[in-house]
Amino acid sequence: MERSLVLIKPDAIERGLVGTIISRLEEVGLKLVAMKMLHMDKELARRHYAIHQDKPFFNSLVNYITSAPIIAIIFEGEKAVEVIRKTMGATDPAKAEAGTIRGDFGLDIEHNTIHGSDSTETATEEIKLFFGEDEIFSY
Ligand code: IDP
Ligand code: MG
Repeated sequence: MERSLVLIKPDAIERGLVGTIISRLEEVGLKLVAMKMLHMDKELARRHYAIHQDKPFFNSLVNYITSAPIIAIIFEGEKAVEVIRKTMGATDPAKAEAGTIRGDFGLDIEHNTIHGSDSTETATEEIKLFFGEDEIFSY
């Protein structure tokens, strides 16, 4: 079964949206197999977002994601990566469709509420940054 990494970002935790976001992902049939709350340090943030290291928003993104605790979750399900990306909506909340998590709750292109892996390969790499195999539940 496919796995993907979700991060509930600081803006969502601050606004009390954790339950709503988890519900939306459970409602589309995804199963929680690991979850933890943590305060990412800069090194973890730079590794997680390494692909963006040359972008103009990189430093701001690292500062934001390390500004307060986040919740890291592994969801498992049929086509989990694709299903999560669809449920999240476009990166920019202004462009995300109504009914998607970012479309309904995102504040701006940086403070967009949730992260979801963009491919199965990325998911495997990202999951390793946040969880050991012994922390992942098997049904
Ligand atoms: P994704 O989260 O939809 O995969 P990416 O392009 O991988 O989007 O960007 C990673 C994160 O970086 C976004 O979720 C958002 O928080 C932030 N970000 C992306 N583009 C911008 C931008 O143009 N300005 C500021 N922050 C951005
Ligand atoms: Mg991405």
